[in-house]
Amino acid sequence: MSTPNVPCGLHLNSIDDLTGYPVFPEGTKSLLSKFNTREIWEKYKDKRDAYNVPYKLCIFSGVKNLDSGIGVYAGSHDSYKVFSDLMDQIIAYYHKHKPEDKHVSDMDASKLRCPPLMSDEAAMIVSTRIRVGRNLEGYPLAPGVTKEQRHEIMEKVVRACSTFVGDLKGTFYALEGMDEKTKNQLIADHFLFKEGDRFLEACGCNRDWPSGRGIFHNADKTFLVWVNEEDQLRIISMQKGADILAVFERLSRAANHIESVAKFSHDEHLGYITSCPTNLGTALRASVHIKLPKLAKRKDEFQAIADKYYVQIRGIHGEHSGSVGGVYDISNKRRLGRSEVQLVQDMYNGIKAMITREKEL
Ligand code: ADP
Ligand code: DAR
Repeated sequence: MSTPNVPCGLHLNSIDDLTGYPVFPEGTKSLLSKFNTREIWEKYKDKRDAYNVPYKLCIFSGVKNLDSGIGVYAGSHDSYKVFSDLMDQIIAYYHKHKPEDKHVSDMDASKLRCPPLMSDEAAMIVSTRIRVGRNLEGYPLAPGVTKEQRHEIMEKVVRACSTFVGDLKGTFYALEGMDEKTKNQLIADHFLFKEGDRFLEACGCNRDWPSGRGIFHNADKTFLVWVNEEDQLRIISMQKGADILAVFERLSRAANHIESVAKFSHDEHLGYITSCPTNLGTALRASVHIKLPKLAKRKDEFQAIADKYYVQIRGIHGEHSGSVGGVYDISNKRRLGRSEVQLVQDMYNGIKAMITREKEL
């Protein structure tokens, strides 16, 4: 006997309120609303993954936040398998990656074809940042991890970071008990990540905040690792200016070092495993903050170049922010089905095309 309908929206407080099939208002755009059919709901509504994370928790962010793009966060690597009727459709639609497709990772910066920009072009780029998300094998993802597991993960990452040498050597700062001076300095450096947004809150990613969270950064403040934010590791290389190769080379060296001492959750179909399906594969976002005042005034043309080169236009203060002073965050759009090298190449090719057009204008 199928369950009754439950209207979705902010009035729902926990998965206990999901007593029936979630129905979305007309016009809802999330992939959850598109693919969570009544048949899939009936199949999974009382199911849990290998780490005991319920299907209802994996979909609750999109059930509560009607403006979600995806609306789903995996509770563990196993969620992608046991809830595959939903996950496979989201992954195929978003990444154009079919269940039989393979993912090949490649972090070899020497394969990047990015001749240095001319000085006038490089002057248009304020800063460059490349990040990857990674999660440790043998643990659930953010929606399912326990307070004790977060501390185990943090200890493993801190131990790995303590073995960095040369330009990667640095210091770890746990968020819990952080003194105001350190906190204000990290905020001033734009290093301190905040408690997760309402999308992450809804699927339990902010539980026990700030316990088990922390930030490592090197002495030059060009390399940092966020511990237990949306993913268990966000490995980030960034610096002022346009030296994309240097930023990628540092990231690759650091990620390879951490992986040599702490195994990452990975498989040959989905690549590196992440809590949000949009980051699967490489979980790499390579971005520049770049001044494009003339091109930005021609919105359709700006977007057309972005689409042609598979890059995304964002604001400069995070995922849902706007541009400030004609500076835009331009980054690779793809994550899965192409290697890390290929995606940094996407970003480089995209900004070269935008710079050329800006100079013509
Ligand atoms: P991500 O998922 O990559 O962390 P966000 O857009 O939320 O994406 O960015 C996180 C933070 O990193 C924001 O504070 C943003 O301003 C900063 N950031 C992103 N790209 C750059 C860049 N190229 N230069 C400087 N800061 C950046
Ligand atoms: N708000 C979620 C996240 C989409 C991608 N961004 C991430 N993972 N930070 C949504 O479904 O819209």
